[in-house]
Amino acid sequence: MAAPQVPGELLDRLATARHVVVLTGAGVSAESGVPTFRDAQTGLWSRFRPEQLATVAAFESDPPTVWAWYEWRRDLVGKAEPNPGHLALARLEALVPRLTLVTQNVDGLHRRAGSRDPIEFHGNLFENRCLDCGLQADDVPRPCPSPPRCIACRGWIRPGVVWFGEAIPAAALARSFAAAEDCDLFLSVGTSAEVYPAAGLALAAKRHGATLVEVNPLPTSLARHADFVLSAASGTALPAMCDALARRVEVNIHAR
Ligand code: BV8
Ligand code: ZN
Repeated sequence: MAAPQVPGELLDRLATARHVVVLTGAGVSAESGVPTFRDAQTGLWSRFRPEQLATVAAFESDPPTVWAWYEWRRDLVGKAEPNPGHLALARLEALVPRLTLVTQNVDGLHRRAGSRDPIEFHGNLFENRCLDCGLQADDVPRPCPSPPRCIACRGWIRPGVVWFGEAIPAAALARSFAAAEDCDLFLSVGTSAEVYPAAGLALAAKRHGATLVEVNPLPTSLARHADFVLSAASGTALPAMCDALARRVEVNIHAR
C-alpha cells in the first residue's frame, strides 16, 4: 500500500504541537499478527461474545476456559513482534516536545517497540493477580494450562486485564484524561472507538480545543468529529507521518 499523503496542515499542527496524545487500539497490533476484537474473520470475539469471556462473571463461572483463552492470547502475543506502526510511535516521542501514549491493548507491544511509558488503560496480558485478595502473582510459570491458586488466600489467579464492568485503574484513568484535556493534538489509531471510557478520551481532547486525527482503514463513529482522517493502516500511515515530520523538523532547524 503506497504511503498516504500526510496533509500539510496536519504536519503544521504536528510540528507546532506542545503536547500530543496518542490512543491506540487493537488495530495497531493487527499488523503484528494479533487479531483485533471485532474483525469478523479473525476477530477474537467472532466466535464468542465479549461477555462470555472478558468479565468477572465469565471467569467465575468457568475459570479454566477463560484462563485458557488468555493463555492462548499470551502464546500468540509472545510470538508477535512490534510492527512499523509501533516503532513509529516510539520514534514520534523524539519528534514532539511531549507525547502521552495511552493504549487499550494489553499485549505489551508498545513497550517492546521502545515507547517509554505507555499508559495501559486496560491492563496487561502478562500480569496476574488474585481475584479475591488482589495479591499480585508474578510467579505464574509459562505455560500454565490451568488457573493457579493464590498463595495467600487460595483464591483463583486471574489475568491482570480490565474486564467489562470493572473500573479502569485509577492512575491510568486520571493520567489519560488529564493528558487528553491538556493536549493540542489527539491521534486515535486503530480503534473502533466503541469501548468506554477509553472512547471518551478523543472527545474530551476535542472539547478542550485539540486537533483530532483518526488513523484507521475503516471509518468509525469518531470520524465525523475528526479534523483529519487518514484512511490507512497504522503500519503505513504512522511511519509516513514520522518521516514527513522529521523532514519538517530538520527544515525548521536548518532555517534558524
Ligand atoms: C467500565 C481488556 C464502569 C480485556 C477490554 C453501554 C454503553 C456505553 C458503555 C457501556 C455500555 N454497557 C457497558 C458499558 C461499559 C463498557 C463498554 O464500553 N462496553 C462497550 C462494549 C459498549 N465498558 C466497561 O465495562 C469498562 N469499565 O465502564 O466500568 C465502572 C466504573 C467504576 C466502578 C466499576 C465499574 C471496561 C472496558 C474494558 C474492557 N476490556 N480489554 C481483554 O483484552 O480481554 S476492551 C477490549 O475491547 C480492548 O482493550 C479494546 O479496548 C476493545 C476493543 O476495541 P479496539 O481496540 O478498538 O478493537 P476493535 O477490534 O474493536 O477495533 C479494531 C479497529 O482497528 C477497527 O476499527 C479496525 O478498522 C481497525 N484496524 C484494523 N486493522 C488496522 C486498523 N487500524 C489501523 N491499522 C490497521 N492495520
Ligand atoms: Zn488471594
